Amino acid sequence: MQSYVFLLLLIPAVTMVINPSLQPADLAKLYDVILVGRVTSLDLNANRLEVAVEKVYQGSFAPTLITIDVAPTASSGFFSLSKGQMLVAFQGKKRKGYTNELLFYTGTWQKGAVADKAHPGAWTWDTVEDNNTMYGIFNGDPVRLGELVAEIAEGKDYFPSRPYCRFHQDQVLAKLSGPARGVALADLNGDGKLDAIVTSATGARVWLQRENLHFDDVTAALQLTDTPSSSIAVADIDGDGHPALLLDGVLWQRSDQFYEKNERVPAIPGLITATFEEFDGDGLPDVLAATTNGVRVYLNPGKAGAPFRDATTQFGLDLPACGSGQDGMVASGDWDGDGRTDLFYAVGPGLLLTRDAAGVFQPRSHSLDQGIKVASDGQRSGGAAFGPIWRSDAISLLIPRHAGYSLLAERTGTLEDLIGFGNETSEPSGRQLWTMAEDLNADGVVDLYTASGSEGSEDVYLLNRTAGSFMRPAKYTEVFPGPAYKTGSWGVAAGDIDGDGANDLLLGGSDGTVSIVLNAALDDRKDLQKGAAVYLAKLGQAHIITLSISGSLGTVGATVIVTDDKGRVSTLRRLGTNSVAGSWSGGPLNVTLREPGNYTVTLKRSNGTTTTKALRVSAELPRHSTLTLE
Ligand SMILES: [Ca+2]
Ligand SMILES: [Ca+2]
Ligand SMILES: [Ca+2]
Ligand SMILES: [Ca+2]
Repeated sequence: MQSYVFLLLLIPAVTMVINPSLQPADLAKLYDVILVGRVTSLDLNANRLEVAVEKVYQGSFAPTLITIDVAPTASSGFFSLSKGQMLVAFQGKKRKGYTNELLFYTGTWQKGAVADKAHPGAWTWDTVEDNNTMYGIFNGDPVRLGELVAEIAEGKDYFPSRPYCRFHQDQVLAKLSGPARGVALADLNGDGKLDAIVTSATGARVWLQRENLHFDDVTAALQLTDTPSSSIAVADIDGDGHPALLLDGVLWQRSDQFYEKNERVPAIPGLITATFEEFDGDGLPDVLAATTNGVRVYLNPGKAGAPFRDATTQFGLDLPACGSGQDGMVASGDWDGDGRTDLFYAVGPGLLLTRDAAGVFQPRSHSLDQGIKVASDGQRSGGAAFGPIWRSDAISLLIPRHAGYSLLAERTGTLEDLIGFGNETSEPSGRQLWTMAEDLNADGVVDLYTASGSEGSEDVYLLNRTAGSFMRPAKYTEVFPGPAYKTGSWGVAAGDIDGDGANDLLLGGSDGTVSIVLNAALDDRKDLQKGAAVYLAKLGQAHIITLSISGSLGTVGATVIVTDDKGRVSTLRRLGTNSVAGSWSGGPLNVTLREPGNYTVTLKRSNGTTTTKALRVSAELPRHSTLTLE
């Protein structure tokens, strides 16, 4: 823990630029040996440290213990190390006259040499390379670099240095007279095409998607004109095949050809937003509400027409330790993978609420202060995202603030903030209302989209490069040719609107513009030339699987896991997330698999039933296909 704190201090607060011509995969080509080790002892008097070799990934390297003599020019680096520190080393430069050179990474790049070829485990450490050129290779967590070099050795690495992402021009659905609030993408009429909803103080608007991306405003036909609201969720709550709408905690159900309001969900005092989430394990969506006086839960009775039951006390959410009496947004997800919904309540230092044996919420103790504050005009922040953000095989938590982010993950039983390793996540941004975690360039890695919630303060799109490293693509290329991204959104929903396999966006602008922004990422990986960059070529070979899930029972709060033939998790996703600030992304899940092979797809519904299906990804499989899970 100590060493991590030190490392964060060492990473300079300057704008660094990713160096596309010198990346970890390039280093692997420049050096004979790649190995990973850990510091076992430091002798400050003798200026010497010892490193136990854990794994040799490339080349031959016989010693199991390395001794490193530290030159005075490297002493600043030496003092920053501690026992247990991971070291990723590239040894033996493949260049005549330089074969004794070596390079290693401990959170900072270090240069050294092998003094005597007869003793390959006796190193000297000559300089500390704390300059931007070296940070442009990698400036994240050494443990994650260790995993990346393992993938490089296996030929399964994917760590793009260029932003393989792009969106089309905005398609404007409407210009509202006031700011848009939560938006939703969901199939309302069961034709397989995603429809669009926006909420606002002047009422919701609903569009059905017809042919050729034409959207029909059906608000009046569905009798939804008088619906001032700021949050929306869409789900089939009783298995009748008709999705119900939850507008600011009020249930609207389908009655013949239109929607009718009912009072099944009790009036929620001090409501900020309400959404559907699963709490009691019956697979019937319940209601989760953020209020100015704490978090509230209402359970679906599972009987048509019967009222939802206030279960706030039953789940321990009426206690001050769980945030009762406070004002903030609430995010939901399965933090610990036990199949039960956990919460993050964005108040003060941040409350991570997980379930005890009896299913009651308990605050996770931590000493990290997220510093969640409202802006001077009262705008909230801290709308967090649960998702495979730090790693693709485990859930972490991204928390936006009006300036900057935190990235919480569990490592060796401790809750840590790993944002200092995230590279371009540390660059400045203005307002930050909430963040969505979704794959927004169809490369199989979940990215981040932060809604500013404030007109004139642009949204932030961060591309996840894997290995805990993030890129801000707008620095390198024009990602969004239209104005919606720059104007700033309140509502954001993701889903594959045009059905090409890449997730598109519905943006509810703080200036009232409602825009569809189609993804153009797939256009850039068609008909690639032979000499295309390695990772772009991998994307050209990737396969997108759209998962179609039969029936609605247990889908809100369901988890999808895709494992390879070695049992390694390549995809971990949960349905019904990204609803923290009143938006809803209700389309089918798109999974991108970059490597061929035999996979197993597992669907764990929120009522406890599990479906598995084998999936063979090979050249014969179309680039985009659908897999139905019963
Ligand atoms: Ca539809
Ligand atoms: Ca339920
Ligand atoms: Ca991605
Ligand atoms: Ca699309």
